[in-house]
Amino acid sequence: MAPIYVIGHVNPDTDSIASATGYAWLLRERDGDDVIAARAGALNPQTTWILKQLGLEPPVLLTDASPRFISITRRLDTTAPENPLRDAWAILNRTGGIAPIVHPEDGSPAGLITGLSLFDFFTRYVGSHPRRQEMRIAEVLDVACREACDTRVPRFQANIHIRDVVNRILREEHNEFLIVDEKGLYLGVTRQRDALNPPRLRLILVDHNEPGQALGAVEEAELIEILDHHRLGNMSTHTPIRFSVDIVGSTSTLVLERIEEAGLSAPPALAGLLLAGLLSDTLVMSSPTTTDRDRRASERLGRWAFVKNTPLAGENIQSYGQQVLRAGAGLSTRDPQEIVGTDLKIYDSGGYQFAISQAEVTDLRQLDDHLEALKTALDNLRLSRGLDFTMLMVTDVVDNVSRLILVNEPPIMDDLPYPRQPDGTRMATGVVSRKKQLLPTILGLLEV
Ligand SMILES: [Mn+2]
Repeated sequence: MAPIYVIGHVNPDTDSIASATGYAWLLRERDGDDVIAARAGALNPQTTWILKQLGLEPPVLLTDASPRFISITRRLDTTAPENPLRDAWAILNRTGGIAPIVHPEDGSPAGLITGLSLFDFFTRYVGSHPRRQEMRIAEVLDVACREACDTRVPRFQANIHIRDVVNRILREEHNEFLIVDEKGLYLGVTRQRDALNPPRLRLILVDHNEPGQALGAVEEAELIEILDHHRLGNMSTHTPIRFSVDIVGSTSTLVLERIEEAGLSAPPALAGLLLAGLLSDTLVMSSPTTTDRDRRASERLGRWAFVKNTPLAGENIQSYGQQVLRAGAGLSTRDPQEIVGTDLKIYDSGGYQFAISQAEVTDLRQLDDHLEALKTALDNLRLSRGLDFTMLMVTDVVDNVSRLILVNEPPIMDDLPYPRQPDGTRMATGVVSRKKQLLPTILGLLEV
C-alpha cells in the first residue's frame, strides 16, 4: 500500500508544519500506518528557526498531487546488451515477459526484450538461417541480447506528470515503457495500463480545507481526512471522508487533543513544535481566536516540552512564545517580495479574486521605511497571479493592532471600518486575526 501524506496549506506557516508533523506521528504511533508528514512549499523564517532549535527535520516537500511516473515504476532486474540471450530469458521468466537491457558502462537503458521483440528476433535470425532446420534452442540463447532488444521503447523521466504525456501514451503502439532518472539512467519499467490508471496520491489535509489553499492538482488526489480550524471552502470528494473542523486557535490544538485521546504523549521536540504552532497562530494566546481548549492544550504541551536535558529546558509558555513570535517578526531583514509571499492566502468571493498576506512585527513604526517597496511587491503579486486586488496585513504582535496596505482595491473597500491614515494605509485597532477578524469583514463587503 502506498504511503499517506499529511499536508498543510501552501505558503505554510508554523501551525501547518507542526500539525502535519504531529498528526503523521500520531497515526504512525497509534495505528502503525505508513504516514509521512509533508509541506506544500518553502518554510518561513519562523518555522525554520523553530525546527532548528528543536533539532527536527522539515517535512518532505510535495508541491502537487498529480501522479508521476515514479509512482508506477517497477524496478525490474536487468541484463547487458552483450550478455547471452539466456540471461534475458531467465529475467523474462520471473517478470512475466519483460527484460530491460541496460548498458553496464553508464547505466542508461538500451531497450527492452519482450515477447514481441523475441518473436521478431526469431523470425529474423532463425527464419533466414541456412541451418534453421537443425538449430537448437541452446545455440539461439547464446546470441547477444542486443540482437533481440527493442530499442525504440519510449522513455519517460520518473519525475514528470503522467497527465502531461497521456495523449502520447494513448497513441503509442508499445505497451511497456522505460523509466529513467533526470540523467537518463535506468530506473525501471511501467506498463501502459498502469499509466492510464495511476494510483491517486493519498492525502490528509490539515490546517486548511479550501482547494485554493491546497497543493497543486489536489483534485487528482484521494482525500482521506481533513482536520482544520478555518471557514469552510468548497472542497468536494468522491467518497465519504473524516472531516473535522473545529473552532479553536490552532490545528496543533486539535492534534494535541487527538494525541491525548489516544492515551499517548508526544516526545519533547514534537511537543515543542506543536506548542510553537499553537502559540504562533494565537499570538501567544492573545488573539481573539484563542479558546479555553487552546489554553489547556498549551499547558499540556508545555509539560511535555519543557523538560530537563531537552532543547526547551527552562522555558515557559510566555518566554517560548515571545521567542517564537520574534522569529517570525520583522520587515527589515526580509525582502518585500518574500514578506508579501510568505504567509499568503488567496480567496475567491463575490466575483473578486484577491490575496491577503500577513506579516508580524514587534513595532509598527518600521513600516514607514518599507511602505513603498511593499506596495510594489503587492502590485507585482497582483499582476503575476492575475488577482483583482492584494492586501498586506502588518500585525503588531505586541500592541495588538494591524495596518492594512491595499493595492487596486475595489471602491467597496472604502466601507472598511478601519480609519485611513495619511500614508494611505488603514489602522485596524485590535485586529490581529486574518481568519476571524479581517476576512469576515472583507467577505461581508464583497458578498453583498
Ligand atoms: Mn492554523
